[in-house]
Amino acid sequence: MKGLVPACADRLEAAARDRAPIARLTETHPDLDVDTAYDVQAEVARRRVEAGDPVVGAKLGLTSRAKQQQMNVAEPVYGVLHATSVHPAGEPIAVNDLIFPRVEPEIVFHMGSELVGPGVSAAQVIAATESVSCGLEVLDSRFSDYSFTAADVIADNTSAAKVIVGPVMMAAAAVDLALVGLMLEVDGDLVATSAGAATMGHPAHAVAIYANFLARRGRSLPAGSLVFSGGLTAAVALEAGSHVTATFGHLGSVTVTGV
Ligand code: OOG
Ligand code: MG
Repeated sequence: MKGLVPACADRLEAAARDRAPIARLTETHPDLDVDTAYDVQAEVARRRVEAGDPVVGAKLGLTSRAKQQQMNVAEPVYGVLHATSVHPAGEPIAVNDLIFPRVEPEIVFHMGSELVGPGVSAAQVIAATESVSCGLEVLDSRFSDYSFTAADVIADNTSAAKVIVGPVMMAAAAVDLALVGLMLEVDGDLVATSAGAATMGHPAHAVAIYANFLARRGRSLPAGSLVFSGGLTAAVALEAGSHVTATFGHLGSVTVTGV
């Protein structure tokens, strides 16, 4: 019989490939804890890298109260971004390529130098950042009804699917990221407002906590990484024919269109 980690990795890979949601892993494997879930995530990522899709960055999840309340999971979770996750701005997303596409606005860090924990501070994150921009994450869950525990969503690479990087790059120290406001609109209707402070008080603080988490797993955040620092509002469904736009103070705006 296969071990727990490869067996869970197989199920997640099949769900994404067939666009067919599966039951939560913790239903069949109640022994799947958060640590083992990160091993499942790493195994799926390892297979994807082996197939020619390198890791180019990371994503923080459930770093804001709006997201934690929406998903009913009260702890931050971390995933990886692959080269093919980065979707060209302006190109529509085919909703049928995904299971449950949802969109959320985020502040994005483009790392200039490596961050090595433990003990990384928000100020060190700012110093290691080449530039910041806005972005949209397009999530997709491989679990039925888009519902999961922390261990499930961690194993599922924190629902990662696509990311879109906004057009304006700024020096991280040139703007107070906690005070960067934003509006989220769907087809011109304002559906949510937020500010950078929604992610753990300051997006750089959230990234610092992530770097320190990596240190506990014996890893660092490499120079050149693209880091999505976490959804600042609840995510909204992406539907064919609709446009989701996030407009940020200082960081410009970014739109995704479903087809
Ligand atoms: C989990 C991933 C959450 C964020 O930015 O909070 C996330 C989910 O909502 O599916 O990416
Ligand atoms: Mg996100």
